[in-house]
Amino acid sequence: MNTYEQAAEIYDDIGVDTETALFALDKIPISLHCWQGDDVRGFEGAKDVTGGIQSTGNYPGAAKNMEELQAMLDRALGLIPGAAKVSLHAIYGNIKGVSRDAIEPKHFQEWVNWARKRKLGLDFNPTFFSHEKSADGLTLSHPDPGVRNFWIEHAKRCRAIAAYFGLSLGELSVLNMWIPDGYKDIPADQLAPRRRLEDSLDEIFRQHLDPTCIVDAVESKLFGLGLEAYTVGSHEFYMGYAIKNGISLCLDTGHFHPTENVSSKISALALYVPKILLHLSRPMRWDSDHVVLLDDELLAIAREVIRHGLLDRVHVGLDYFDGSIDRVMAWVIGARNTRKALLIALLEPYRMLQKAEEKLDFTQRLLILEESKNLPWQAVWNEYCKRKNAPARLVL
Ligand code: RNT
Ligand code: ZN
Repeated sequence: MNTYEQAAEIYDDIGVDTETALFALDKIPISLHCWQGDDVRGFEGAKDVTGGIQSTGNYPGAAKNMEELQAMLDRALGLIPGAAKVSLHAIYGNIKGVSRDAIEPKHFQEWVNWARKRKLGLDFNPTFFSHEKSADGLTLSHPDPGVRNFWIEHAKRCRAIAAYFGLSLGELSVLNMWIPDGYKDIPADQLAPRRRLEDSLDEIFRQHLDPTCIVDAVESKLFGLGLEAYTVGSHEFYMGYAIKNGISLCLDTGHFHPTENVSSKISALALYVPKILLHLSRPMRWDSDHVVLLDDELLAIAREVIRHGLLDRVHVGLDYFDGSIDRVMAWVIGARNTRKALLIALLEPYRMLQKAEEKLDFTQRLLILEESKNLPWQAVWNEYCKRKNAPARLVL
């Protein structure tokens, strides 16, 4: 077994400083999505989750209120070393009886107090689903201006809440907009809803908010359950909108065709959009939102972020919801895997790989890539967990 000192020497030989890697690793916040704790139900008393998303499974222990959800997050955070944030949806405030177009920062004050005590930042998401005004599958692109205006007002208020989070916690709040809008069956007019969505977004983003408090992101999707034929906010739509308007783009790893890789989109998009928000998820046959594994795609995503020095322009968030396993452990497993992937990427002998590639020595490139898999990153992980008072191993 490698001790940390032995591992550090091996890495030193290939030009990698483990202390530098650990320093960088510890600073990367991973944003835990609050909705894993209660199967995306929220505190409005909604019976069904709508909008084409679904959490399945009936493992006991879903949070029923804010206190339970915070207690669960506390348990998870105790097992996840390194910087963290929590991402809230608008339906998770103290909002009983408050209409979504009337929510204010005060309805989220308990979260701010909770986060401040733990030195956590908060991210935010308007909630456009599980509501009577989105029952026909359309919100910001709805043909009825009354419905559109309701959701525009909701989104504007959410931006104000996110800016308040940023201001009161001293850490940037990422405001991510995802809408369910789409059709179950083949549309006649694919253009009109997109025109309406564009107008709604222009109105929502019209107000300039302090960029040191809030960063706005938009999230595309391929399809939803019951919305299989057409998605208004497709990848092309939001990519275009984000580039044209200087808005950041959210890439959810479950929102593309199964053979597409989000990892290979990052370097291209980073040239054109201000920032990227990652919604790390694991699609299985569809956008199934399984817990993220330490698999090739997670590693590839981490490498893209680290290799290109994008840490200040990529926000790392989780987005999955599995109700068939312990919900706290769902956070813990996914977040630790993400942190491990980032560590492995930080320990990569990237300079060596680059040099081989510059010389067009593809044999050497392949060799380094494959030999890197034998490097003792686990010893560095163990050391990191020891320093952070977190368990290096959870079972076995
Ligand atoms: C849905 C999107 C979206 C949601 C959350 C609840 O497909 O991924 O991000 O998962 O906002
Ligand atoms: Zn998502």
